[in-house]
Amino acid sequence: MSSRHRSTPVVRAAVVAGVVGLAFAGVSAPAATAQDRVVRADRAAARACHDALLPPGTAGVDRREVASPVDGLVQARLAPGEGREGDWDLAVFDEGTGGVVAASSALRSRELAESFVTKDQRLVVQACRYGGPARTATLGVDFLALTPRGTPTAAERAEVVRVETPRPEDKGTLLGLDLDLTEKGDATGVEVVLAGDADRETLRGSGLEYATVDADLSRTSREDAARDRAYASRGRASGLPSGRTSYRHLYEYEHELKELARGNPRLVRAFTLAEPTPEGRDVVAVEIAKDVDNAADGKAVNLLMGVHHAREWPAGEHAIEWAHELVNGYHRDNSIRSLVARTRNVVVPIVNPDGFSISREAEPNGDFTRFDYEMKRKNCRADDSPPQLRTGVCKANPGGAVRGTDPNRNYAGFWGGAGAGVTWSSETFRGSAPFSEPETRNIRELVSRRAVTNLITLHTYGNLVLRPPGVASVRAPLEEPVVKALGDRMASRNGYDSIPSWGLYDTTGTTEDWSYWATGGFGFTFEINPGGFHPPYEDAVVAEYVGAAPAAGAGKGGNRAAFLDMLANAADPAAHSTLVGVAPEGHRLKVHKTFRTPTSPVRQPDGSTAPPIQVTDAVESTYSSTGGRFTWAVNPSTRPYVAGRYGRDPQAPPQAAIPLANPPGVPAENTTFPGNPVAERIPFTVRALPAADNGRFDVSVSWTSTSTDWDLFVMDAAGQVVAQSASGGTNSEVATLLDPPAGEYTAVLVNYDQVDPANPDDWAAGRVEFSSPVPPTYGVEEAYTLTCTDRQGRLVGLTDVFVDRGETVDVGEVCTDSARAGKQRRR
Ligand code: 0X9
Ligand code: ZN
Repeated sequence: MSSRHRSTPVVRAAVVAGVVGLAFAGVSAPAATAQDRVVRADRAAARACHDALLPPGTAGVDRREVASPVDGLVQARLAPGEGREGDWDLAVFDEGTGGVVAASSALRSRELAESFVTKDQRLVVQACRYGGPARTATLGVDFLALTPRGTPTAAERAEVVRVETPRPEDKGTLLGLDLDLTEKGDATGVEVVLAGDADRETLRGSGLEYATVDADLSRTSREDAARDRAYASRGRASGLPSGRTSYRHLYEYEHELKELARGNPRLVRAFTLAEPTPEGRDVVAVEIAKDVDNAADGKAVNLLMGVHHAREWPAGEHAIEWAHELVNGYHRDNSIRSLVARTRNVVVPIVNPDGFSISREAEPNGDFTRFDYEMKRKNCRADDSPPQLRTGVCKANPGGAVRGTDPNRNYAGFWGGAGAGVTWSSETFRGSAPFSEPETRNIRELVSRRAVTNLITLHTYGNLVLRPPGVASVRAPLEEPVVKALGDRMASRNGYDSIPSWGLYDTTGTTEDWSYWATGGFGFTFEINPGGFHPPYEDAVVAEYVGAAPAAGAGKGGNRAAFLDMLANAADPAAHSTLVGVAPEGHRLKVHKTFRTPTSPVRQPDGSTAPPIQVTDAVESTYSSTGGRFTWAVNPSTRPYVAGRYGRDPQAPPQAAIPLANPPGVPAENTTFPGNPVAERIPFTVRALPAADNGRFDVSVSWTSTSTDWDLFVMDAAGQVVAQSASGGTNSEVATLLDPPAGEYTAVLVNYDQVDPANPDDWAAGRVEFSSPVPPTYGVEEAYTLTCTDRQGRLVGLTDVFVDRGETVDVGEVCTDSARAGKQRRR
């Protein structure tokens, strides 16, 4: 059958304008006939289409042979054929070696297999009917010429530096530079990627101090890839639930999720999220629960997602391993079985498949230049770019890898504010509007229509468990203590730091700053591993997941245990809200709520701000009655956004200010504290209740010349630095500690630099000032509308329900005994 097609390849030509950095050429090829484009198989066979090039005539498979007319990209696409849609997959092989070149294995028949090919390379496009009723699908193959970039020039050398941001305003200065900030950092500095000389100029011009952490990211990237090859070639299973030893390709994720579902039909359901991506890919997820098909069974939903950011491969690996963990555990481990039986688990390993596929299939250049697709972060949105940069495909286009929207700045939560890019080329571009991207709308729809009580979104890197809010100016939620406790517990397993997201720097429009504030479901970001977006698999995936050296969670359980803690929290009624009552079999109960939440005042490219946008959300949860009493897990009816803000009522006045006396003399200059301990040390005492209630202290010192530099550190009785202020170019320092525990402290003054050492400019006016805690604020309470509809879809019950976290509300016989529904029925 295939030989018939040998001379009429289904090739369409792609013509892309030549641009700087990448040269494209037009390609001409014979037009394909309609018949060539229809692939057919009379029987389905559930197999991995990408595993092997099968002989012509194999059942369930059709094929086409083509020769690449270009050096560049092949793009093979499938679309549903006529009639009912089934599940077809696609793989492109090198005819000579039989090696897979590209593949796609999503759940339906919309596939995009894309990768690099060379001119005259002979390819076989293999279409596989995996399952379902469709005997045919429609195939298209495009080729796109491009010129390889070659190795980066010296000016393109990418490095990681640590930028010192000792003063609060330094973080603002750094954010304003719009550089590629990592999530690795602490109170006084952040690691930043410099993609080349232009970035180096920008940073130098800012006056911020910085030091190199990794001078050659290209080399690191090549070395990491080599280590990964060596690790995988040992041929031994890893300690992961799947035994996997190497980073998966997108098509492997897709195929594996389907196979999990096929092998466990009552426990696992694979499904496609609501909208395809900008490049037309389906986004694939699995749901794991006892009697999985009854999604309206009233159980709390625990959601784990990965790869909002294309280059953050470990995030997808941890997510899919968690799916395996739950399935294996359900069969073999009593405690996991019991947790799975009481919850519903949704896993979306790859939220941004367009970006991930590009990053995963790219050459490991790791040079972070505009055309380094391996280090692409964003999605594949092209139409926010200038018109001349909108051409080409996402893997090869004149705008390069910087084209696109940052999915983790596109959620509505505080959208448009600090820490998000305003223009198309920013690595943190927020998009044209809140939820302008299909990838974020997919998650919005999932979270809005299910009682997602618990959510973790996985990223790399920085060893962090982050909780809302992402912006310092948004005060902590009223229930900060419980959110913090949950974050801290998970961090005790993976060894990460548990902090509010703003603790590193401000961001707006991130996942949980929408999901938590709008729905009340707990939401955390994990930043996996201490260094690198996709460092060696053995460290960033295996060790971080199972909790083995060199991970910070070694011996503590690792992310596996952290995810189990989150699952246990989802199973715990004290951590969400519960409705109980009685409903006849076949009736459907629904709680829903529609509300508007303002974004941030919207920052404009010219530095001005426009008024906030009001974003309408509709959240709901459905319960399908099996008759009799029900127990239904939902989120609290009041949004954390309006419920209030955390604080503490003062129990006593704050302590009186303490002057810090300057000891005689001036210590020697010291630029390497604490390595060199030379400094002046002044002790002070923080009093306890009932004498004083301190919400914070501020230690301040000043001196005469801004060319002199004193640095200030505050240590507790154990010698830990609990606050510091070490800026340059000022004549004062202020170090702040919130909620300082009572005890002995020491202010440490380091003589960093004297304008005139012969005539020392000593510090003066040292003080410790105390302030009261800020009281909590309490907002309004919101209700759900609860409806009951009978088997015919008629409304038979209607009431309002207020329910708090940890509370169980009995709604009684809501379908048969609802006064409001009765009134409506009589009308
Ligand atoms: O910037 C992000 O979207 C996340 N970090 S990453 O390096 N993976 O891109 C973290 C967002 C939340 N963090 C802060 N508010 N700092
Ligand atoms: Zn990320």
